[in-house]
Amino acid sequence: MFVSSALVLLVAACGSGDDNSAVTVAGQTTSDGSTTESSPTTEPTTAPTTAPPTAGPMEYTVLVDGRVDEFNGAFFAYFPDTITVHPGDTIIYKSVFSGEPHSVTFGSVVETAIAEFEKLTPEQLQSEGPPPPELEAAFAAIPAMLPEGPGDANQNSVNPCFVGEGEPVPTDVTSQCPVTEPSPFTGTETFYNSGFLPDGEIFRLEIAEDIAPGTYRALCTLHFTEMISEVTVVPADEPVLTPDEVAALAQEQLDEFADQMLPAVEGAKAAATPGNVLAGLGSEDVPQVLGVDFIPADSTATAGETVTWSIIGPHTVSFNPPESARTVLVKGEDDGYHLVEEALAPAGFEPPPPSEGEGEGPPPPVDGGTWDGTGFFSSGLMFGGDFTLAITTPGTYDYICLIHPEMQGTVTIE
Ligand SMILES: [Cu+2]
Repeated sequence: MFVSSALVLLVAACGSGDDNSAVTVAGQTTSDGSTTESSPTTEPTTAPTTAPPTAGPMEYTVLVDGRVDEFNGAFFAYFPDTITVHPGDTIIYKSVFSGEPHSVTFGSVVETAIAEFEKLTPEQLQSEGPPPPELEAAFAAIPAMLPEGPGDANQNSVNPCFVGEGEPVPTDVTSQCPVTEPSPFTGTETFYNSGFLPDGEIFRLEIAEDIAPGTYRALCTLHFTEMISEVTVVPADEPVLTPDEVAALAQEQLDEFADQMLPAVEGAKAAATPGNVLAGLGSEDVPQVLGVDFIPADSTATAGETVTWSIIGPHTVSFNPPESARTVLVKGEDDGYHLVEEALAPAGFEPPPPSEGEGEGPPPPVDGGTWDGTGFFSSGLMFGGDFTLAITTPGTYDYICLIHPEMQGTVTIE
């Protein structure tokens, strides 16, 4: 989720411990050992299911996040999550922007951190205590996309950054890396980072001809171990899936997440009451998905009556936002991405001062007070807790979440 890196690490540690659902591409078996159904393709069923070894360099597409018809969601995953390729192939990582910024980030610092994460015992994954120092140090070596507190996006992570073997990762968060254009991926780089990928943007991962066969992993520098892409490189004479088969597998994985999430969405809609709006939705069945709808989308209240939004995930409740506030990251004249403070800060009311012991326990409620329905009014970025507001003038008011552009609702004051 869209939270500070330390928090993401903890969320990830809680959420990923029982993830046995990964599908092994190469073996075509699921983690419980059963054989998967063959992926639907446009090929006749009698055709070989793998590309002939002589097919030459192939281009595959991996989706970064996803979109489904049934509900608005943010998917903290790459689709498919694993892919097997040959040296010389290209993987096109394509951003399907849900509002949650993502990157595709390989490199030895990433491999080290994931290896430390995998050493965690089930007890440590459940624990709410601080992570082991080795794990903390390993993740601290990966520049995070966003700062842990206030401030701009980290320029060495939110923008493309490529650091060769044996070279240190630049630690200056205020300037872009010296190398922002990639060379073919050899698997030996220290840091190989796409930077933030806005909607529709692609990141071309050209696999070098001389890469060593093996498995390479990328993560997102905002969501860390919540979001891992696994690329296995095999020698040119070994069979791999065709691009169509990879695309079918991606769709299958996305559909599976959607199916797992749908009961929670439908349950929330059935339980919805007009004065209590659910802003975002999670499901224990599928921690990789965050529902990004206001439920119910349309609320009614009388003038001066308090409406409550229960925030789940990183959201804002924002009325009449100026165009400039409708994005969280914007490209500056320096060609780097920068955080848009206007989208994240409360507007139209005096927010409560940070309470003592903040960060412990559930987030405190935020009361927006009363609003007469004119001008920009926003809760500011909230990660949980309730936001309350009483609108005093009759009318119908549109509002949105400035993090998730598809998340929209109305309040009608009678
Ligand atoms: Cu991400």
